[in-house]
Amino acid sequence: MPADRLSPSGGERPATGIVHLGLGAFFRAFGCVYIADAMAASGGEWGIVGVSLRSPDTRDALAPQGWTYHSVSLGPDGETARRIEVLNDVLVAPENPEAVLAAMADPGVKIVTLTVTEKGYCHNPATGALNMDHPDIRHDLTAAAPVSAIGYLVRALQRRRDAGLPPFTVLTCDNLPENGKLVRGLVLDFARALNPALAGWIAAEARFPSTMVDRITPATTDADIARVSELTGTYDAAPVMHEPFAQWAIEDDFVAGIRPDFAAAGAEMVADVTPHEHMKLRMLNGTHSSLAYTGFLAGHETIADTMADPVFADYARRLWSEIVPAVTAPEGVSLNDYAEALFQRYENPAIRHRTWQIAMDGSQKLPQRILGTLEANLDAGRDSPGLWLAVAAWMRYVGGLGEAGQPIDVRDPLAAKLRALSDAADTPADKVAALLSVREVFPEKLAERLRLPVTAAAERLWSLGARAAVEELV
Ligand code: CS2
Repeated sequence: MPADRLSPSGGERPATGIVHLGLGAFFRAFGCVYIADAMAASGGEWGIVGVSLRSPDTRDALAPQGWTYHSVSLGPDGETARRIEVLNDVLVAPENPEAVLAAMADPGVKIVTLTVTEKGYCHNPATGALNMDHPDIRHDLTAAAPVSAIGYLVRALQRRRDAGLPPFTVLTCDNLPENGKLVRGLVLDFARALNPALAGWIAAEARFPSTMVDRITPATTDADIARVSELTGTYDAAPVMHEPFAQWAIEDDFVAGIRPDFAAAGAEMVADVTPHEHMKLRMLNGTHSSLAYTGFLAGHETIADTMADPVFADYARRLWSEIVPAVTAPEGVSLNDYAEALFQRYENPAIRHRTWQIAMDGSQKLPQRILGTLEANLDAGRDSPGLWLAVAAWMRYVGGLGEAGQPIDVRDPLAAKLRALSDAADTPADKVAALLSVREVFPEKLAERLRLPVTAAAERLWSLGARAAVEELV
């Protein structure tokens, strides 16, 4: 391992124009790269202050290297590393909530971007409403120092209003349907409970553009860190590893129209992102989750490993044949070409995206990734055996025991509840009935319509095992 620690190249950094909440690998591999490209093309003061809402790890890794890191693109035939120098600071929210609020209320800050994952919005995934009983929301409504992303947004907007400043634009980059509209609703729900006049000001003045974000970015491993050090000749404690592909569609609706020149960096500025979001959530994330649960149960470690198993490669195609009829193509896009490109992206052996990582937080992901498609297909009288099997595989997965009886480390905000429901039921049919009663995931009507087909899929899954159940289907 090289002795030299990565250090900043020494040029002047742009002043801070953006605060980012939830500084994980994805945003560093995606948003930071686009914003660096936008400034390289068109200038602007769009330096970023990153905020970790929980762990100090990213800050601790990046501080000794002056917030510089490598973004490493992994193609099927080689890798390229690029230095990214757009972060000006990284704050760890639980250590100093005041510093985070001060950063967000700074007059130079025009945009707050977010990647806090689905569960970070503290909403009910089935309805999209703020969960007022969420412990973080209850805390944030009474304490001045927030813990939730929604609490930070509203308290910071409140400071700006009190200081006579314009609000910032809230630019969410999470995989949620109509994510801008969703976060706007959550912010307003919270603000109304805090101070109705504040809510009125936010509703009138703030902007919440929706976005569709796409770049496969697995968690960085120790092996990655060692490889990047070898590749670049310097020790980087926090590189990010990603596929070459990236796509960002952004609704062009910013406070006073002020934003980086995203288009110069290759983003699509559009009037309505909904068709892009639907396509991506249903065709990419829907199949990702389906392959993750079935592939994990069949013993496959990564998506690429799963796709290398011909039975699962056929399953992926079968899934797209069920999903495409439920998606309206964005203008100029061929859904079949999109599926073909996804197939190749999933096959990329250089990307080691663990099925276990994608399987996380399924209760927060299923509605927009799979259930919307299932509902549309039911309405149209179309069968969806591949997706029914995926729902059954999620149910088996959250039961917490693999096919050989080995424990599964299920990470999900509802993990304990899901496990208890599964444990209390004996047969696969009873487990399906119990899990379909979870209203945070399945609205009542849809649950009724799914009972028979998902039960049939579960019975095959439990008796045959995931691989044979998939094989039978394809
Ligand atoms: C994945 C996504 O972890 C997951 O749930 O489905 O992170 C996926 O890799 C990205 O959305 C791709 O843009």
